[in-house]
Amino acid sequence: MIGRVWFLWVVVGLWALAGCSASANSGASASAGPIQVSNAWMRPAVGMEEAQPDAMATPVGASAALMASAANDVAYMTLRNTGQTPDRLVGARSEAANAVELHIEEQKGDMMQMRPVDGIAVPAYGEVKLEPGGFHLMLIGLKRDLKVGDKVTIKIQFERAGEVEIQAEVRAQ
Ligand SMILES: [Cu+2]
Repeated sequence: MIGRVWFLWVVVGLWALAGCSASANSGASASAGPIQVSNAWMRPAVGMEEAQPDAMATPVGASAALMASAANDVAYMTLRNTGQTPDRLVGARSEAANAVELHIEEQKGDMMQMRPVDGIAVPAYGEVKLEPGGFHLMLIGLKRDLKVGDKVTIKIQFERAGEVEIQAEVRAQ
């Protein structure tokens, strides 16, 4: 019995070690309980101090590209649920922005429009991709410039799994 417990701790220890080194290397994956977050990224953007005052008042419904140039930015990522119970992303916050909202981008006629949503469902044994043309995190009121290669810490809140801290990488695409 004691041997079995000892073995379990070694396995858990190795797993934790592997998890730590993996997240330290990539900076792009994190987990809480059955929820795994990977491939978190954003586009470069200009912070509040350099943004035009009138551009900062850009209403919801503007294009993602315009929003990104107006002291706001958009974050994308993949949410995976390895558990048997559905979960929901219900909120987010970041040291880099005054507020973070959950948004969806939708085609309305020949225009792309975005609007806030209450939550983003992550099905049991499933995944949901936050990607251009769909769900995203909207970082509103950037506190600093975001340049290619920067890492932005975002804390995202799940209904069941709780909070996951992720590092979104600023990419040129
Ligand atoms: Cu948005």
